[in-house]
Amino acid sequence: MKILSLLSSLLPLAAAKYPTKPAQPSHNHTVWLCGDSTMAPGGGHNGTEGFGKYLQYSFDSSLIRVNNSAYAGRSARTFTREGRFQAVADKIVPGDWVVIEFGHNDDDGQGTVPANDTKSRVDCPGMGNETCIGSYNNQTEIVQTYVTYLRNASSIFLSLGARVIISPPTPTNPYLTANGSFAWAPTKYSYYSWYIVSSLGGPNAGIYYVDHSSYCAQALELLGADVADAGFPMDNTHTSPYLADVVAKAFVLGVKCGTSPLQDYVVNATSRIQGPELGSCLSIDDTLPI
Ligand SMILES: *[C@@H]1O[C@H](CO)[C@@H](O)[C@H](O)[C@H]1NC(C)=O
Ligand SMILES: *[C@@H]1O[C@H](CO)[C@@H](O)[C@H](O)[C@H]1NC(C)=O
Ligand SMILES: *[C@@H]1O[C@H](CO)[C@@H](O)[C@H](O)[C@H]1NC(C)=O
Ligand SMILES: *[C@@H]1O[C@H](CO)[C@@H](O)[C@H](O)[C@H]1NC(C)=O
Ligand SMILES: *[C@@H]1O[C@H](CO)[C@@H](O)[C@H](O)[C@H]1NC(C)=O
Ligand SMILES: *[C@@H]1O[C@H](CO)[C@@H](O)[C@H](O)[C@H]1NC(C)=O
Ligand SMILES: *[C@@H]1O[C@H](CO)[C@@H](O)[C@H](O)[C@H]1NC(C)=O
Ligand SMILES: *[C@@H]1O[C@H](CO)[C@@H](O)[C@H](O)[C@H]1NC(C)=O
Ligand SMILES: CC(=O)N[C@H]1CO[C@H](CO)[C@@H](O)[C@@H]1O
Repeated sequence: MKILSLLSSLLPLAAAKYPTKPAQPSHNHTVWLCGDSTMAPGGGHNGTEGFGKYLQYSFDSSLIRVNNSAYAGRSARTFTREGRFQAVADKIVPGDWVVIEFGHNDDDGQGTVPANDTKSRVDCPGMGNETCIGSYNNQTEIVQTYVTYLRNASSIFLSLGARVIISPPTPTNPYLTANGSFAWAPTKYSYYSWYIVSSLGGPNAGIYYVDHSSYCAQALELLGADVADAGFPMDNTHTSPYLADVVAKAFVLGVKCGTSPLQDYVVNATSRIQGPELGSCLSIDDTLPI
């Protein structure tokens, strides 16, 4: 009984901070996008495109604006160092959303650590408060982990009354195997993203995990090798406009299949999004805060 009354006295507070549905919205909300070239306007250039451009078409444009603040070449570390999270924080209005998706530039797959990194962008390995010595502009830089950078940015956005989605990165072309068949597995960033969301309190705290990696992989498997190969025209990472739109829709399916109230602003019914191109809702371990 005591616990119940404590809960009921807490719930209205939570509801006041994060209204689940804007019955009579008095102003527009913005979905701010923070990420790298796979999300950014103009993608990785040379005719590629980032998926952020296409997200707007799935939202009710009378209620939601999408601001694509993603920037090519960025990692969690450089997005922080260059003040790009801060620039978004400066514009946040309570009720806004921030989608954060990094991973392509956070390590180079060769084990390069900050001390060896000539691009000054890889994170310190680990998922806690580890730090590394790196350099930038010939100055020593104390480098944090991916988890520290994104947890720090998310905490700031949450404290400003925004809600946050952390999503792991888009897959690289999964057909570049010796035999050309589909092969894909989640990267460590899927786990890190989930862990950031979980450690900040998950949905009760206004932060959600959308497994964009798996939803993209599902779509790429369904589309087949020819469509996927054509969709990565420049390298194995950057998408054509067509594939970027698919990648955006895969994100929206992940939102619709999850629990975040961002789904209330999506114009498409889940049944219309699911199908031969994108697949269906994925079952996610229900101990994960989705
Ligand atoms: C992009 O296009 C420019 C100009 O055509 C070219 O120099 C550059 O190598 C291309 N980059 C990639 C990664 O293909
Ligand atoms: C996003 O917002 C920033 C800050 O208001 C603005 O400078 C930028 O042009 C916007 N970008 C897009 C793509 O809307
Ligand atoms: C936390 O975020 C703020 C704003 O982006 C930034 O100024 C600060 O350096 C960040 N700290 C860490 C440890 O990432
Ligand atoms: C990074 O640099 C250190 C020190 O020079 C070296 O011991 C290490 O092998 C290097 N690691 C890689 C992956 O190049
Ligand atoms: C780093 O994390 C460990 C384990 O959670 C904790 O014991 C330690 O106090 C932390 N160190 C700092 C400097 O925050
Ligand atoms: C860093 O130092 C080296 C050697 O002194 C110099 O050649 C280079 O121009 C410096 N780079 C920057 C960004 O200052
Ligand atoms: C193709 O190669 C991948 C690894 O590159 C392997 O996992 C898969 O079993 C192979 N498939 C066939 C049909 O040989
Ligand atoms: C939702 O519908 C709009 C308008 O038809 C379309 O542009 C968008 O791609 C759709 N989104 C998804 C996820 O199917
Ligand atoms: C509720 C509200 O203010 N909606 C506005 C959001 O922005 C669009 C486009 O500028 C307007 O048409 C809506 O009236």
